[in-house]
Amino acid sequence: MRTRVGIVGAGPAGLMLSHLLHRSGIESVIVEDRSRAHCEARVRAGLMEQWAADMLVETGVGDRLRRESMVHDGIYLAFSGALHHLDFQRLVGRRVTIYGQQEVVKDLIARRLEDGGTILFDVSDVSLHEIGGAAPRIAFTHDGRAQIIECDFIAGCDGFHGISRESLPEGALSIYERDYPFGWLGIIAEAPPVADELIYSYHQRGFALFSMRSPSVVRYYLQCQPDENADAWSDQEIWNELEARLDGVRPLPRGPIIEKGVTPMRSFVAEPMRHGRLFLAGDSAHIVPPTGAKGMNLALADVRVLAHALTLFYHNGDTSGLDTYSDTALRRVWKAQRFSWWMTQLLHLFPDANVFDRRRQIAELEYLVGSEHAMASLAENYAGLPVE
Ligand code: RFL
Ligand code: PHB
Repeated sequence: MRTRVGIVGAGPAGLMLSHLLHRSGIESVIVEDRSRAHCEARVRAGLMEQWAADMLVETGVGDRLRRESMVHDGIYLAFSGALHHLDFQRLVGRRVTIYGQQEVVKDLIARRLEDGGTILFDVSDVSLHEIGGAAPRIAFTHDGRAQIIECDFIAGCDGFHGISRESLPEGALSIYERDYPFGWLGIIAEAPPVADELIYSYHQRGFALFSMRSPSVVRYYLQCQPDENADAWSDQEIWNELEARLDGVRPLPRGPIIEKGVTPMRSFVAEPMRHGRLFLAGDSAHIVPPTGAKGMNLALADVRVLAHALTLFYHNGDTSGLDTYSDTALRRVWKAQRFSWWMTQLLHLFPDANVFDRRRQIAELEYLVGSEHAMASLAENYAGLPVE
């Protein structure tokens, strides 16, 4: 098989890249090691920066988003038993959109297939070859047969546990990382929302977050041990703990919990995001703790830059965008790393923290909700810094 851009991974990064390239008349093929049903059912992110939601609409994959998403003007911060509203619209003139990542994935898969694109699901044994040369290849097994895709470029969009990052030669990448001594226990439940917008709660029992997916489906998270066993928690224990930590809005409307799982928290950056003809994008190159809701947005920002660079190359023979891709993407990545780390350390209880640290956190929260400047700083980062 031959194509221009071989893409590994059908998550938000790989699918959006393939879609944007198609709109520029550039052919690509995606290989994905899971099934279509699995990709479409994977519950993850839920919050899109305004430019990201706009990009879906502007590139023709936003019809369902426009009908089904929920646009929020801001968020609530909860601490010391009270709720404080941060109005992003008023502070920085931007809003955020609630739309599940799996809905973005469904919309993009449907559109790629409608447009005649090729996505090979359920492949195995994916490996990358000759990434340093002019004719890189992706080898894999599909329907029991060994296959090769010959391409001009490879986009490694296969997430944190993919093979792309590991395909670079020893020593080519610098890794910057930090693990956090806690995780998030996340649930999806069929229950009415407890508030009209998200609530980030700082509490002496640990952080909690209220989010939503639709007017009748809610998403909550609880700070927990990094190796917490989600099945050890009964539904009632989860609701009780949420209610204790969201003490400014009790009682919480309860309902059946339809999904639960634990996510570890880490910050991770691999630099540079290019080696030869392999470009890394999204979680394959960087991970942020979910407190700032930045992961999917960063994945989409990376491929926006990459699609533009590839378009310049194919339309004008201009390699400047490809040459600056890594630096351009990393500028945004590091700002998102900084913000995600900051939100995380502000709102979570660290096991080694003492009473001084708690008082400092409360003081910072009080400063934040009392200062237009501090609220505007949070708002401009949360709602999304300008895209280059
Ligand atoms: P993905 O989504 O992991 O997609 C990678 C794809 O590659 C496939 N793959 C392979 N394919 C072929 N060969 C291989 N060897 C392969 N190995 C893997 C995988 O099956 C998969 O289909 O990466 P991508 O596209 O970079 O997208 C990144 C986002 O998924 C991620 O950053 C977000 O989900 C992070 N995140 C959030 N981001 C936000 O912007 N807003 C949020 O509100 C938000 N909340 C969250 C989150 C992530 C969470 N978890 C579970 C990690 C909340 C949670 C709980
Ligand atoms: C979500 O709705 O899943 C969500 C929202 C905000 C976050 C993280 C996750 O910061």
